[in-house]
Amino acid sequence: MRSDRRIRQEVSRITYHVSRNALYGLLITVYGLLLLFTTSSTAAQTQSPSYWQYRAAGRLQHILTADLNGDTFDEFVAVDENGKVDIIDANGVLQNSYVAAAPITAIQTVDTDDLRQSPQEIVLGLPNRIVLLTAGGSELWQTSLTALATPPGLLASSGQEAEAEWQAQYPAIPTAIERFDWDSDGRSEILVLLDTGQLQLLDGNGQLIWRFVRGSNPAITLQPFMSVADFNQDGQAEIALGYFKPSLRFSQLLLIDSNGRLIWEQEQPISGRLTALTAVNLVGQNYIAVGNNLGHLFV
Ligand SMILES: [Ca+2]
Ligand SMILES: [Ca+2]
Ligand SMILES: [Ca+2]
Repeated sequence: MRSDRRIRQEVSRITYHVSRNALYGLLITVYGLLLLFTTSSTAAQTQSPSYWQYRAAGRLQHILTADLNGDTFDEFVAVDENGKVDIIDANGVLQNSYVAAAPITAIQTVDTDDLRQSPQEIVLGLPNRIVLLTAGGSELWQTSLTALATPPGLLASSGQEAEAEWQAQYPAIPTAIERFDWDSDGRSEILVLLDTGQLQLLDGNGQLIWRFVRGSNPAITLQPFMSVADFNQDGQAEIALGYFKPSLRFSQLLLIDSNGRLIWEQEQPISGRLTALTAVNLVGQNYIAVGNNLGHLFV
């Protein structure tokens, strides 16, 4: 209604000017038509209803879209700041909720097992914990995540309580999760990146396959980034890992093979703080592209 009134006011203003001075009026008409066009298109935008709206219980931290159940329509996975996971269908209808009761720091969809009913599962990364949900939001398993392997002697000599106390000194905070088919059987294993730059590969049941800890101090957070692609064209995916070294004020780039072994390290460190890392395909070959806080892009 308000924009209609504005349009009418514009029209009367234009008419007034046209009657006063033909040339001046013509210019105003062009201006007025532009304004009319803008106001009516704005009105059309505000009047057209959004397809659907969904009201989450808290501030949203992650939103993921994927066809979880294989019906060719994407579902939405919305995670709020309190660790509540809502699975919403393509019509905006809540299908199920899962309450993690802790902040979720990373999320990914994976197909860990083709024998399960749903084509995709949902992996949640939380401090010291990884949870796997079905496409419907039911918990399949959860496993604890540790920043360090417990020293062999500690558990034997001091028991589980001492082990837990020792582990509590070094929280394991996942910052990213990627699908990684380690054994090329078509089912994804779960690659977890911790904020210290450590990588861990878990199988579809949450068992640790390997961890990569080189250059990562369990007490220092690095804001690391990772990207998975076949960088050396041997048919098997590698992991590009990059992180900023606060003590040296430069960023480091590493390439790790599917067994968690270092295969390459960039000799010339990247100046500044790494802010982005991705795989780019140029003429059929994958390269690592990284950006830093100085606004430079390296390939
Ligand atoms: Ca679907
Ligand atoms: Ca696999
Ligand atoms: Ca490869």
